Amino acid sequence: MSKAFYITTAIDYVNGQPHLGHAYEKIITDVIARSRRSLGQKVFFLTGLDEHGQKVQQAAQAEGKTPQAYCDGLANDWQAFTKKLELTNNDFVRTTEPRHKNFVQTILAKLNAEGHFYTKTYEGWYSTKEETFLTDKDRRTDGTFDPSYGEVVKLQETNYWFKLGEHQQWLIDYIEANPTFIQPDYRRNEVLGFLKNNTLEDLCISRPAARLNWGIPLPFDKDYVTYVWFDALVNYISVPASLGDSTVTRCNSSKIELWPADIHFIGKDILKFHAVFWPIMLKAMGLPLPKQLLVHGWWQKDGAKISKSTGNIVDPIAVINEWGLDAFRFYVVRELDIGPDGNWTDAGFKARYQAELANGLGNLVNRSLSMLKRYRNGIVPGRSDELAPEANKAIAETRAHFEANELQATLLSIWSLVTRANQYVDQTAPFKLAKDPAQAKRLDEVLYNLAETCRVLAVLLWPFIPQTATKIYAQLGLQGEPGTFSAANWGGLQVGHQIGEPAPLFPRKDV
Ligand code: ME8
Repeated sequence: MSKAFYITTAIDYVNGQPHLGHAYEKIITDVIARSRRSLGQKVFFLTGLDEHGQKVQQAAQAEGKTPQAYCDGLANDWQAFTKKLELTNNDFVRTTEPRHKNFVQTILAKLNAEGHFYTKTYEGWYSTKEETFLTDKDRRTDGTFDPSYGEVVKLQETNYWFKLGEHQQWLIDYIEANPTFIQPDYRRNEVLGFLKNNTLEDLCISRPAARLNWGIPLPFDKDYVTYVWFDALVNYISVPASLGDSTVTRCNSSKIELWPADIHFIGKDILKFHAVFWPIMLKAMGLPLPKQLLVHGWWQKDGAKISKSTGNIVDPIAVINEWGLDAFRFYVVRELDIGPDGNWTDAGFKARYQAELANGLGNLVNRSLSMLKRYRNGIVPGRSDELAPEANKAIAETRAHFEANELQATLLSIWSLVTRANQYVDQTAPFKLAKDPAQAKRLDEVLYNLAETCRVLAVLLWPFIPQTATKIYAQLGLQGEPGTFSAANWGGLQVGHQIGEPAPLFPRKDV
């Protein structure tokens, strides 16, 4: 058995409906998963929901529901959302599932028995909204706490603590010795800067059940539940454990090989939890670390924070219903590279739809196949390799970018082929060639180059816009999905092959 390429997303809090940020993270992960599958790798893609904690308990109370009933209702919506985005996730974890809860408890019991925890009474400031203790270091220069912490109260509490601090130097050494562990580099530098300039405090891993009962009980003290991050992060290994991955279960035989993850794809706000807490938790458990934390930026809308309360939101479902799934998938990947922050504007979305999808790709495929239909009854003429160098360049670049998870750069490479092929139509003017019987051979060559370019494009684009890629294949009269990268090789269309019916891929809209 070989190890799968294991990629995960953050698991989302179930306190509302999915927004653009959630959709972006899941789509990028899906494109990476599909690109690797296309290259022939075995892939396991995990996403899911983070269901415990104070916020969920309070939201459920406000709706007069039990926390479980509240989560079950929302989980249906979130699972439907993965379908709406056509994610190819292999599993969907909910932290309220027994398979997850039992595994968290097994780990807690083991770490406790091995002396990684201790109790301590702590008096300090506590943010209910963020479920976290704050120190004076968290105050702003005017002495107040940032409003994002919500109400901050003084709290005295005895809790269990995890000995995080003693691993500080080990973690610095690890990150320095493994330059690709945290990517992009500026996020790595941020973590190293934090670790080198601060003394790492131990981590509080419990909350008294008297105050918060919506959590996983500590197996060694029923008066406490597990702090959300010690619960949520464990999803990345509880699922492999439930599927029988012996690296995690430590059994002799393995039913699947997943751990260590190849990529945890996460947003910048949860970097510290993944880059500091998680590696140290894994070290304490004696497990290997994930190979990479790949960190994305945050979307704004019209230059302001996305916020339900101010109504500044992008509803992915509404956009998909109006413009189609692939227009949405394409835009988020094309517009925002993995790393920096991005800004959604409706005008920017429409402009890319019109220029790159309707006038670029859509126009190329439609006119190429329509001319083949009109001038040659849809029958592919003999092979001609005029556009092969440009196609081969796009194929080679796409492969290299896929292997480096450079998705925006892939689209740029692919679009240089789209642009070149559209220019080729304008330069060779097949509609003029068709009028001159002496140019029949030249017309054959042009039509072959165009049809074959469309076929190659379908294969290269499949991870990004699978519906469109599959439609291009169908219009070319080819069976199945263009999900295998090796099929992109130039020359796949055979002479005499009958194509299907051309139809517009991206209807032009009056905007
Ligand atoms: O943090 N733009 O859940 P979450 C881009 N349960 N990404 C965004 C975003 C935005 N405007 N807003 C949120 C949690 N995200 C925890 C994770 S993992 C073990 C536990 C991203 O629902 C955010 O950065 O608040 C995170 O990666 C993901 O959405 C889930 O955020």
